[in-house]
Amino acid sequence: MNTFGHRFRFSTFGESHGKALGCIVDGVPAGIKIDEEFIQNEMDRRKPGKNKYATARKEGDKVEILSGVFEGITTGTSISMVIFNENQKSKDYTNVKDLFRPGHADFTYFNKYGTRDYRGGGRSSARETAARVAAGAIAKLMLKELEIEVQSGICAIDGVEASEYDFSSVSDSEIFALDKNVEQAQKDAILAAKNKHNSVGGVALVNVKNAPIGLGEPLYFKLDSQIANAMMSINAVKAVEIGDGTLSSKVKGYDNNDQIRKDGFKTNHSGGILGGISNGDDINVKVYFKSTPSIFIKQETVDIHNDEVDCELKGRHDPCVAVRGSVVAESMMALVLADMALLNMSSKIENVKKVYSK
Ligand code: FMN
Repeated sequence: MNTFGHRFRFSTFGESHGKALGCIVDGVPAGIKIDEEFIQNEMDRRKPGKNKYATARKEGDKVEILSGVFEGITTGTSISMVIFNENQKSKDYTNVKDLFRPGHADFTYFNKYGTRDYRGGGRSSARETAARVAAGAIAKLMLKELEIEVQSGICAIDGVEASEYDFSSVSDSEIFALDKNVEQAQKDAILAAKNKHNSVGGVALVNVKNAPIGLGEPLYFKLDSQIANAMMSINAVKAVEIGDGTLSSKVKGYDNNDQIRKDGFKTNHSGGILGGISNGDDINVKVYFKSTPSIFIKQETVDIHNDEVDCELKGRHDPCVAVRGSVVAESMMALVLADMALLNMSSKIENVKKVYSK
């Protein structure tokens, strides 16, 4: 299934080594100004090949808008966007054609579908996330109209944790670090693993400012459930924490509750969500990425005949997928919020009357 969202929804298509990737975003209200430079800038934040902390695969990731926008304004029709692949090296994958790379989706795709595009993982490759960032940029342009801001950064790499979260320093950092004090140690951890032909994992923090009260549709489309769904759909994500997350299970109720005053909540352990509905406070979500599965150390695996073989990989890979993954997580958050903002409009009859009253 390749579609996400309810009222503001998008579908993606394309494979790592196919001709192109893209998305169709549906349910976007008419009248939103489409800033193409902003969309491209979002793509550039995620794109590979920028520095030694990312894969060397060089993609321009230029987005072409094919429909849904007229004279720079959304028309209310489906917006389709395409990104052509430019820098595939499919030969790097010939030696893994018939075997299952550990940590990858090869084993499960082959057993489920009976066939797979082995070139760079095909559809299971995170190359697809370029299309999500394009869709997410449209969502962000809608959220901008509502003055809702989504941002992200890296809070931990290989267990080296940030103690300060400074979103203003993220754009200057090659690894989108939130804490300048630990940035060098985080970079060193990535390069140390890379030099040993290994990889590291990391954690991204996604923060939402100025979210209105009321986003989220209990019971089964609770805001936290939608966010978890969105984040867990990103490649290599193994855990999602809303607010204090797992810590909430370790502290007493008094310390976990956010007490309320006239001017708002005194603390924000809940991550801005109560009962599956945004409470007007910042929404904070931590997204945990595993270590990149493609490593250049000999590993044990089986081939498609279930014969035991050695696996030796070639190709270009991110030594820490959390870094570029943080931009994808930010995009998925924007897509969830745009969807929930549109759904929330019909929560009260007063709202419906505002549209239909004569
Ligand atoms: N995995 C790799 O082996 N090499 C990569 O270069 C790579 N780049 C990624 C870039 C991003 C932005 C993200 C989010 C993930 C990347 N991954 C990479 C992770 C794999 O796509 C993913 O681990 C694999 O498809 C198996 O899926 P799973 O980890 O969700 O089970």
